Amino acid sequence: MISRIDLRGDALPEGGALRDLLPRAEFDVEAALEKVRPICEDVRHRGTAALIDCARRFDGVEIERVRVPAEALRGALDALDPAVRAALEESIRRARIVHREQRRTDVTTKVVPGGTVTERWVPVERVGLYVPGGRSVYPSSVVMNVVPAQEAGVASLAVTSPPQKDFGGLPHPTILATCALLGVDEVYAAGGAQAIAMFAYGTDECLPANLVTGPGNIYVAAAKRLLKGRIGIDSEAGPTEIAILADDTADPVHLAADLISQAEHDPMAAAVLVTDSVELAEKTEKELEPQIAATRHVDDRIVPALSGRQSAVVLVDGIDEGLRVVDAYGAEHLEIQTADAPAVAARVRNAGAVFVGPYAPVSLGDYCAGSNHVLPTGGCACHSSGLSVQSFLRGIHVVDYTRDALAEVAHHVVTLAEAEDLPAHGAAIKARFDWKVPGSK
Ligand code: HSO
Ligand code: ZN
Repeated sequence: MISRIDLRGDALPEGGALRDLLPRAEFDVEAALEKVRPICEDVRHRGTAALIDCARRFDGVEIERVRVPAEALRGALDALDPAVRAALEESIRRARIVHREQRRTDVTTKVVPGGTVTERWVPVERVGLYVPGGRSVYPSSVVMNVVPAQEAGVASLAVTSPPQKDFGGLPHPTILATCALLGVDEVYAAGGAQAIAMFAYGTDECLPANLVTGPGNIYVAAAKRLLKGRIGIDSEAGPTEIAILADDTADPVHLAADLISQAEHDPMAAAVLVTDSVELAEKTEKELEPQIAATRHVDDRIVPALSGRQSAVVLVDGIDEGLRVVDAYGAEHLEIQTADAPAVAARVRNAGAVFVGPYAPVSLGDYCAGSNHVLPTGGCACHSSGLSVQSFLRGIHVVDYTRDALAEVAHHVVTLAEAEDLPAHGAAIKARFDWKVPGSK
């Protein structure tokens, strides 16, 4: 079912060439841009009326307003299964303790006597959080978006999720209940590209946001790309990925379970096992079948995900080579299932999140580790991070110099300004001292 790539024997190629040997799903956001452009323009010009039309067209449901009434949020929380509520509360508690510690303190650097630069961290004023509602409904993603925003001190926070036919045009009740649990009272029933446009342009019901975060399908990613600049975005999340670096000390039952766990998300999800043990590879491959037979979402997601060209078992000569492979791949989630896993994990350079040893499966991180599950996909882990408090803050440099401190460096500024043929820059310095400013009286 899962293909094999054998990289043993010859020396591994460098960088990009190594990446080209590894499997990866196609996620062609560019192709979706032309589809979402008219939708975004429509929302820009017609606001709520356009969103109502989109609900009819894309979600197959008639709605009269997009804003979810407060009673619906309260009602959903009252009706929430107590076991699910307890699990969500624990997930929120753990996420809060981790994200609270991520808050940065302002740093003031004394450059010279009388000259300081302070980096002041200021939360983004208004944030729109997108929660998908198509194939699967993930209240855990509400937690992972809302908690860091709240811990960053974001003052105005709105959530949007697609209207559901089965729930009278409201977002899924578990999503609403989770919003209520987190104290979010501004929720909208809008999905897809139109929801991103709602946050970018604003409507009569919804004020525009400065930043939009949260995973979504390819149309959501395309709308984020289109509207980036007008709004800030976190990342264009693609299909989920798990890579596992394992040696012969790993348990194939765990490995198969973990590969299947992320394949369960999407037919395009990627599951990659990198190992130096042919025996472990064989045992894991054998273990997949009975485990798949015992679960759900088999034909529509798990089998296409594992047998797709984005998934593979990659054989390498040793753990050093394995590390090079997983670094070149830059997985959203990377498990290290080797002897001395902490030491191996410490050498990883590119991954959205690293899960160390046999008792830190990705599922733990998806829900209750305290870490965030909104992570870079598609190899973006080599330049980007997952969602954190930092995603919702901006660092502002505050420059404070006295007359003496400016005088000390004035001649350098004037020299650089002249070297760049920008004499007015120099004049702004000269004007503050007994220094002839060209043209002044
Ligand atoms: N593994 C997904 C997140 C998720 N898992 C939500 C379960 N629910 C992407 O990191
Ligand atoms: Zn997951």
